[in-house]
Amino acid sequence: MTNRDNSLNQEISSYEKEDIVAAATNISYGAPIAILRMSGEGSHEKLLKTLKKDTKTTANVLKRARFLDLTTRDLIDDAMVVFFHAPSSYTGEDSAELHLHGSPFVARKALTNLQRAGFRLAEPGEFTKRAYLNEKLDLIESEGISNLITASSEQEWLSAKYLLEGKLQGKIKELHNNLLEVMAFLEAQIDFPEEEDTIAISRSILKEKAKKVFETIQSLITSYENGKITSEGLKVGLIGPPNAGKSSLMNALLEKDRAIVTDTPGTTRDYLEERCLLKGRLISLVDTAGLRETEDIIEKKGVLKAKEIAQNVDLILFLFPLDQDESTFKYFEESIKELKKTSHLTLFTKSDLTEKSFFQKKEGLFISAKTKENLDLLQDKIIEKIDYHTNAFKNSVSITSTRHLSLLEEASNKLETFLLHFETPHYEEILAFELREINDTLSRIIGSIHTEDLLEEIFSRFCIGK
Ligand SMILES: Nc1nc2c(ncn2[C@@H]2O[C@H](COP(=O)(O)OP(=O)(O)OP(=O)(O)O)[C@@H](O)[C@H]2O)c(=O)[nH]1
Ligand SMILES: [Mg+2]
Repeated sequence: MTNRDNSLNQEISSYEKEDIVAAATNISYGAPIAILRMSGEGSHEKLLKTLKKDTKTTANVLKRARFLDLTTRDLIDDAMVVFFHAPSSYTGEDSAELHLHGSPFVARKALTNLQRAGFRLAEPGEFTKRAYLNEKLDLIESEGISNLITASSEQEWLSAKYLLEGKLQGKIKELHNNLLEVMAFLEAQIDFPEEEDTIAISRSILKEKAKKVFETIQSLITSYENGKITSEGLKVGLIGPPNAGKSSLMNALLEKDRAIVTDTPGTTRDYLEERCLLKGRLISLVDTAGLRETEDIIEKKGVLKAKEIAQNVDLILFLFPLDQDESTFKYFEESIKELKKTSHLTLFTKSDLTEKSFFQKKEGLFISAKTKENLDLLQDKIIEKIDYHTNAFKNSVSITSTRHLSLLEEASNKLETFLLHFETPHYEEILAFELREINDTLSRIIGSIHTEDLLEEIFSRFCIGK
């Protein structure tokens, strides 16, 4: 829970207080039930107008309810209803759910009936936005819920759950409080200047405190790699000369013929990205155009793109085919020099062919997309890397989102300036001002300070009904 002050409540517009309704389940034929969700101060009263008199409104208990046409009082559905009372509800407002028999026709009819009773249709993410505005969730938890809804793999679920667990919020609040302490001291200095000696001692303690905060922010920033790999999967780039067997390897790992394979060098000209599960772990494979000097304009662009991709992946697989000679290998080695800074594995492909003797001395894994030799071992090596990042993610407080990353980078830059200014005498007011700015930046991560644009960006990613 955030410690947002009451001023936030005054920002809630009348539109944000209207009574809203939306389908909370996918309305389709074949779904046994359809759930409509309602929220708002007047939601109970409006819903009750559509139910047979004497329907019970006991909190949190699913009750049978005859759902009637508002004007004709004809039965629309023999439904179930549950009422939630503010503040003990998802949104923090009075809210309710209506469980109908699943036909899309009935659900649409019911929605129209509820609109006539005074509800308006909810916007995407509006229920969760209200939960945030009513301080039932902070922004990080809201983002966690958004990720949880779209999770399609163990890793995505893990990182969403992690945001909901609140470890990151706890860490940010701790940093925030440490800076508050430093700020309180500086402000006291401004108001009650004390003896020089005591000041000197306390100042060095305070500088240490601010430095620790800086270091923690740095470690959160570096944790982004673990967080990103855990939540989005490991991005693996296949790089090699033309005809190295990159597309063949891509297809073998995907277990389907996704990329075109031919014996003409320069077959793949654009890049091709595909997500898949490798022994249950999410990865994203990127096949690229073979690296070589070429006059062909399209291929040339492909080669440039390949190099650009190689700089943005988490792991590069360098592929070199055993049926080519030493000079081609040397040219290739030269062209990938820069790329070797990224984590990589060297693969000698087409191991089913007779190899040129000079390769025997080279380090790398010998594989064949044709006979599948060592493909299992290659998969294990990739998985080892994923698990390394996932374990690091699980074992320490990490970040997963670019929003959190850019705010932490902003805070870190400001804190660096603050630490530089720290020794300057009579600078207390500026220092206190700088600290306040840093704390505001940290608050924006949790959402204790927000802008409408930010909320719009976060909550519009949700589906309607959440
Ligand atoms: N013998 C053998 N041939 C292979 C193997 N892998 C690929 N090939 C052949 O090598 C040729 C090139 O394969 P591709 O997968 O298209 O190679 P690429 O690296 O994607 O080539 P470009 O897209 O042109 O850069 C094709 O004729 C494949 O059948 C292998 O493990 N063994
Ligand atoms: Mg190819």
